[in-house]
This record gives sequence, structure tokens and C-alpha cells, in this order.
Amino acid sequence: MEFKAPLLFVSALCLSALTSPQDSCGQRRLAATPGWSRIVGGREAPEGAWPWQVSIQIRSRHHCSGTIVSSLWVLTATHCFHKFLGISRRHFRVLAGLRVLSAPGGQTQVRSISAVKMHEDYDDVTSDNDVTLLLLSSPFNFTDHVQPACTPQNVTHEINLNFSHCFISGWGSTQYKGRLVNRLQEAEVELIDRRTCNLITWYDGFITENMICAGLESGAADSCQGDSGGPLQCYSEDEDRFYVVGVTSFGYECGLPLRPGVYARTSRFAGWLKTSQAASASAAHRAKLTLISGLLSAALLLL
Ligand code: 4AZ
Repeated sequence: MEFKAPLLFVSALCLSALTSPQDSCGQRRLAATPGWSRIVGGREAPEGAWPWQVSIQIRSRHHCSGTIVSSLWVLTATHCFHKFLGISRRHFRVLAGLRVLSAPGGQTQVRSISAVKMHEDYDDVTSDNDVTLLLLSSPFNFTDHVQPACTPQNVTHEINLNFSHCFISGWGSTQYKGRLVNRLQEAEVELIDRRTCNLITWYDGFITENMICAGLESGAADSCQGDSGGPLQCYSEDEDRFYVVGVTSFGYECGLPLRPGVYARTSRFAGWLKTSQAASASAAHRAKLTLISGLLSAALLLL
């Protein structure tokens, strides 16, 4: 009889750990509040600055970036996957807690991908809806170096967050047609409203409502090849945390004036993010839930 209480306690603990939503997000435990000085171009990211940033690799080579949105899910760009579906999923790996590509180190966690959920309305001509969710084979353990980013609940929420600083980060090249870099880079950018970004002298009407432009008018800070899929992350002073506002999608070359980086606007995909994650909970996860519910019921029956 005395084993009932512990059984009930353990079952309830497991059940809540498996079902409760992630309540902590967008916080970095190692890096300080964003500075107030403008960063021109890129610089090396300090340790733990972007704990939600991952490297998606094919056969151990960096391919694209992504953002951790929960322990089991990574948000990335569809264009990173839709032309690569011929490559077996077992050649793909997702690395978190990584700063130096050639030297993963003890903080790095490696996972394989158990499902790729591409946006159904992705358009490879216009790059509209360039978002994909990756379901990991097993969850990331959250540490000082591995954390999820927050995602805006809708467009109004994104606007009301009144972001003070936005940053891009990645291992992409520092110039158009350049090479990947070994150490994670970051740059501060400004959000550019759609009307400006669609001007004839800018992207001339190409920017849909599902996209957001970010950069500097001069072009001095930008994302580039290899940064795709990674985060455009903005800091909310009110909440003291970071939101992933965009997914690096495309741009005309890199660092040109009037040609900022274009990002899939995550606030436009809040509903899609929710339903996709709910619909595709892994079979393993479901099996575990069934087992724990069974345990819980057994414990309750014994009471
Ligand atoms: C790319 O090819 C790419 N300047 C990503 C971002 C930008 C340009 C190209 C934005 O992955």
C-alpha cells in the first residue's frame, strides 16, 4: 500500500513534464542585456548570446540555421529542405549549444530529425511562406547554452511588443559568394516596414504580408548565404526576453543599399506553428503519454 503515493507522485510529475507548455523562453542566462551602441556589420557573438540558434547539418557540414521553439521543435526555412528531400533524413543533424562549427565542445547537443513539416503553401518562385518545422528525434535539454526563443502570438502582439533591438545571427558568409565562417556572427538590424521595402527602388512590390524586411538602409548589416533558416530575433524590454520575429529567407545579394534581408514573418504563422506542433506529436511521445496515463490510472485505482 505504501508504494501508491510515490507511484502517483512520479506519474503526475512525468505527465506534467510531458504536457505542460514551455513557459520560459527567449532568455539568455549568460549574455547581458543588449547594448545601446550600434553594431555596423557583423561581429563574433558572445558565448550563450543566442541559445536558441542551431546549425542544421548534412553529412556534418553546415547547411542552414534554425531556431529552437520548444524542446522538440526547431523552426527553419522551407527552401533549406524542399530541394534536399532526395537526401536521406539520416544524413541530417541538428546541433544546439554550438558557437564554433569546427569545435562543437561539451555544451553541444546533437539530435537527428524525425519529421520535416514544410508549410503547405510555400511558393518557391516568390518565397512566400518560407517556414518549416523540424521534429527532433529526442528533446533538447535546456541549459545555459540551449534555450527556446519566444514566438509572437499574432501580428498585433508582435507590434505591441515594441521591440527596442533586433539582431541576426549565423555562420553564413560575410560577403556575397563568400565562404561560411567558423564562429557564430551577430549583427544589429532595424525592422523595415513593408511599404518602404516594397518601394520601386527597393523590392518593388515583391514583399508579401508573410515577409518582413530587416537591415540597414545603407546595407551595412545583413544576412547572407548560409544564414538561411536562422533567426531574426528582437528584444522586448518590457518582458526582458527575445522573440523570433523572422526566419532568414532571401535577399538580393548581401549587404547592398536598399536591398535588406527578407525574413518569413513568424507572427503571421502563429496559428500554423501551433497546429503543426499539435498535429505531429511524435509517436514515441504519444506512447510515453499513454504509458504514464496508464500508470496514473493504476495508481488512482489503487487508492
Ligand atoms: C541565402 O542565399 C541568402 N541578404 C540569405 C539571406 C540573404 C541573401 C541570401 C539576405 O541564403
